[in-house]
Amino acid sequence: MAHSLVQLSKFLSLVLRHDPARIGLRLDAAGWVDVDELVEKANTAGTPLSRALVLRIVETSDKQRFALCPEQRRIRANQGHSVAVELGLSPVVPPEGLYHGTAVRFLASILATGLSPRSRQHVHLSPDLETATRVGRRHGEPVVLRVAARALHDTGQAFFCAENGVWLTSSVPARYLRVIQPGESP
Ligand code: HQG
Repeated sequence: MAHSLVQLSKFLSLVLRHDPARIGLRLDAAGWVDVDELVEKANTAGTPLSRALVLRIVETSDKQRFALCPEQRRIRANQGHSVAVELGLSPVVPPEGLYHGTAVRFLASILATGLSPRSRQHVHLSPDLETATRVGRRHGEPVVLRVAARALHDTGQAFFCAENGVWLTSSVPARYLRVIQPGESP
């Protein structure tokens, strides 16, 4: 069966973020793997990948999910890992407000206990409402929370911005969250 670029991109997300061992791969401490080794092990495991396809997936990824090192020898996921990696991002001061898109069915729990990273290494935040709404829709009927990011940062909590513009932090207590009402301007 031919694999579409989207299917192959999902496969790359799976092995580079969550389960490299599935194809016998090991990420280095910062999440990088050798592209040729990735290609070889993917093929051995039955996923028809080539270096050219990897480069196309990196270039066409709508969310810039992956990064290549300058010599294009190594690849890693920009964010979204559940396996422990140290991305080496420097802490940055966030804007006043960031956004988190989620599903309505998670809202009661989030407002009671705050945002936690669940299976990932970080809570993921978006710079704008539109992006957050799209992220939320992946889980069901979307709802967007405004995160008082600067105020939380000013308590000493680190924020990071991945290469693709996704903001990352360890968790968000409920008192820094506010539900954005439909039609409300941020
Ligand atoms: C929710 C996508 C109940 C949280 C996106 C989210 C993103 C809680 C879900 C990236 C909770 C976790 C990550 C609590 C958090 N009670 N539910 N206390 N705290 N949650 O997929 O942020 O397309 O792990 O609201 O663009 O949705 O994969 O995180 O709904 O950047 O490249 O638990 O994944 O990128 O879901 O998405 P996820 P996310 P890709």
